[in-house]
Amino acid sequence: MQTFESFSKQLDLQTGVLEPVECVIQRRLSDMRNIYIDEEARERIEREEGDRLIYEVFVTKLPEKEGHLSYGTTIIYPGCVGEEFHITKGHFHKLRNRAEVYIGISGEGCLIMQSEDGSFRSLKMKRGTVAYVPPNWAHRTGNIGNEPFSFFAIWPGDAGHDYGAIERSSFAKVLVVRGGQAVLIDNPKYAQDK
Ligand code: S6P
Ligand code: ZN
Repeated sequence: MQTFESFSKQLDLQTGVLEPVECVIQRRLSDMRNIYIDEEARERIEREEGDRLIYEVFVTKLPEKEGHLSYGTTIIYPGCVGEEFHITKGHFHKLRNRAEVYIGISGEGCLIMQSEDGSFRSLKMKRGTVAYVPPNWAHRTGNIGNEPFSFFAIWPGDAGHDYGAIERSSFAKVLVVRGGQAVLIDNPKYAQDK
């Protein structure tokens, strides 16, 4: 039997930075075209303020194979695009029946989930929240506070990521600020049948 070497990394429990840093995926405004409901606001901010950093994912490189686990942290910086909070793109796992666990590290966030039949769920997250994303649910997280929101995620190595289905249909609800509060409203861009 082939063995795999054990290892450890250091997770900064204040910031979510995972060291040693191997690979950081950065998502900026320019990577988020047509992801937010207000595409005009996104374009305006990019033009007037520059290419704002929305979130970063610190990825640990592990074999994308059955039996392994993958893990990493996500840091979402505070802010809005129009009235919508900074949020990740969101994805299904390529193998739809692969679950995931999220552990809140810092800041305030909201995890939203959607199944292929259009059911929708949301869970608020803060430091210490352990949220379970069951098999077959697309997921994305938004920062609903004033500080960076970071969380640790762990998922099966062979899960894979499918962004296409969500790019086509989007999520049924979006996280916006209304009267200083985070609320979920119906997404005008949601298209279940596409
Ligand atoms: C991976 C896990 C997270 C996300 C990250 C960014 O299965 O759910 O690490 O990759 O939060 O979100 P997204 O949708 O841009 O990959
Ligand atoms: Zn995932």
